[in-house]
Amino acid sequence: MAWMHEGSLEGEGLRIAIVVSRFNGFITERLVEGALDCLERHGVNTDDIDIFKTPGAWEIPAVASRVLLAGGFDAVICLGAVIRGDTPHFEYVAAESAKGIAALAAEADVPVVYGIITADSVEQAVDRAGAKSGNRGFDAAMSALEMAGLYRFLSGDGEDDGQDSEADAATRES
Ligand code: INI
Repeated sequence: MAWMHEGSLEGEGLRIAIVVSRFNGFITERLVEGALDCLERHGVNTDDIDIFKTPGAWEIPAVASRVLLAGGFDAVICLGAVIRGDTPHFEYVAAESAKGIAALAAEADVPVVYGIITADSVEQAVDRAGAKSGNRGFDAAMSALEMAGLYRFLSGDGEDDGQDSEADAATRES
């Protein structure tokens, strides 16, 4: 039998940073709306959410890195939209923003989640920003909440008694 740990989705008391790019703002604004909807539905106080805006997705890792240095947040949610065809450097912007966020996420003490849409067309991006295929901002916020719960347990703030706790739902799996 093994102990299984999953972060809870409880948002009460969490302080959340959102780093979002203005490029393709008609998409990224919807991602922010989705993220706020998720956070508020799960108990995060609106006053405990800070939104940092960047010109484009390229700048997101640099700003997220400084948000982490500033400290005080339980999770950082990165939101952006990179659409193929807008410029020839789609690949660079998409790849470098993803790599930068992944590098931060691997090292940071709090979760840094990736909510950047990379789409082949505007239509595809719209679909993923609340039209046909859900809202990637909402999804990223869900991941942030779950990961924040898991990190809290792993940092020793949670209880490891095998019972459900605020920070950790642990169950015996046979
Ligand atoms: N930034 C985006 O967020 N999405 C894009 O689709 C995009 N394209 O295609 O060019 C984009 N470029 C701007 C980039 O993120 C930087 O802001 C710019 O290069 C200045 O550093």
